[in-house]
Amino acid sequence: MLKKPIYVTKPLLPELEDFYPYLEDIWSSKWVTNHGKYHNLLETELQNVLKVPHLSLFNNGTMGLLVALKALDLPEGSEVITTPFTFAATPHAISWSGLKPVFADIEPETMTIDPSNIEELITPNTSAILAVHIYGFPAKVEKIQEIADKFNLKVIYDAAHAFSTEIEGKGIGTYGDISMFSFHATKLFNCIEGGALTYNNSNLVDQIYSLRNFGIMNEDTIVSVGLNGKANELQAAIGLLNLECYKKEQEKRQIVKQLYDNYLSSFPFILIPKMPVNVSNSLQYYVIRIIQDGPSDISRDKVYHYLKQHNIYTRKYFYPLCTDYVPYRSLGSERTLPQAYTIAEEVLSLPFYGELKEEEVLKICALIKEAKYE
Ligand code: T4K
Repeated sequence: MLKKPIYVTKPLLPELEDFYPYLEDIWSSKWVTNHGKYHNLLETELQNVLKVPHLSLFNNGTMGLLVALKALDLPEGSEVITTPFTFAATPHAISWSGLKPVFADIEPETMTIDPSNIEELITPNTSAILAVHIYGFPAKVEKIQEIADKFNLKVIYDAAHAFSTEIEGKGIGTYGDISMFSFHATKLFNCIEGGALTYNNSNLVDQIYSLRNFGIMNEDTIVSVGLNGKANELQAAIGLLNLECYKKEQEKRQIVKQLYDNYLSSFPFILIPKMPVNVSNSLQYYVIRIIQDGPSDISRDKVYHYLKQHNIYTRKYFYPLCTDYVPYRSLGSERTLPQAYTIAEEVLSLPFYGELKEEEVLKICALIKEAKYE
């Protein structure tokens, strides 16, 4: 049993002393929120880092998703095809927007939405596809765009896990109509809480700006049913500082990943999902699948509990599936979503952050092996 618990992640935080000058400046300026100078600077910097033509900062990713769905003007009550293998925020944003989530199955290799199942689920009432780049694995963007063009659908990407991911050098946030990034504390790049929308269409700039700020166009004019999605100056300052640190964090995580890969790849009951070669890995999570083929005494839950007994807190991201959440229970089953149900039983997110020491990785791997033969 370890003395200190090991959690699935540790937030990347800048040096405290580097934060003080920002605090002093924000305090003396008395401009603390509502599109302040650090907010605007972070938007510009992020636009360059993510290689996107337009970017709007948000106070969290969920608010971003809500605004994305509103900005695309989808017909009230229409259907949005999405994946059940995601965090609650994805289908919740669809439901909060007065739209209906329709769940498609996922592909086994990337665990992202299966384009062939999307096509089967399209009805005259379908208005959009909301795909997720789960764990930073890009959804099948080309195929999804082909389907969207054929059926005249909008495409939104939940890129909450895909900060700085690129496909052959192209920013992941340039695909589809709008992409959403999350900058929550548990994310590789974070503003403690935060998020962003990225998009190519310049006509969306003013609309997203006003939807993020109560629909205000100017002091006398409100043009839409907006909400409050603004990030404040403290969040933006943390973001600016973390932009200077995230690459170093990625380098450290690459070493941790290599260690895990080396130890775990020899375990026959473990499958390590592989990022496609043309994709730069964001290194948001380290996920394994614990495979039960035949009469094995090992299971994901057994490993999860065994590690927990030793003060190591892994997470079953993303189990249960969204179709097992109370609001969505009638919208999918093992019969309609066989891959998603299988994979959700197998996945385990292991502790993954730059500060994780080699001996800790070794200990975790040894315990996983012990769980099998215990
Ligand atoms: N779409 C997808 C696909 C997402 O995964 C998410 C968020 C969203 C949309 C929505 O984006 P945001 O609106 O959140 O920007 C966490 C995060 O809260 C959530 O942002 C994230 N996905 C989700 C996958 O994970 P929990 O409930 O697992 O977090 P929690 O509090 O259990 O934290 C996990 C571990 O992290 C803790 O065991 C220890 C460590 N931790 C956490 C916090 C908050 C710390 O060490 N310090 C901390 O301050 O949801």
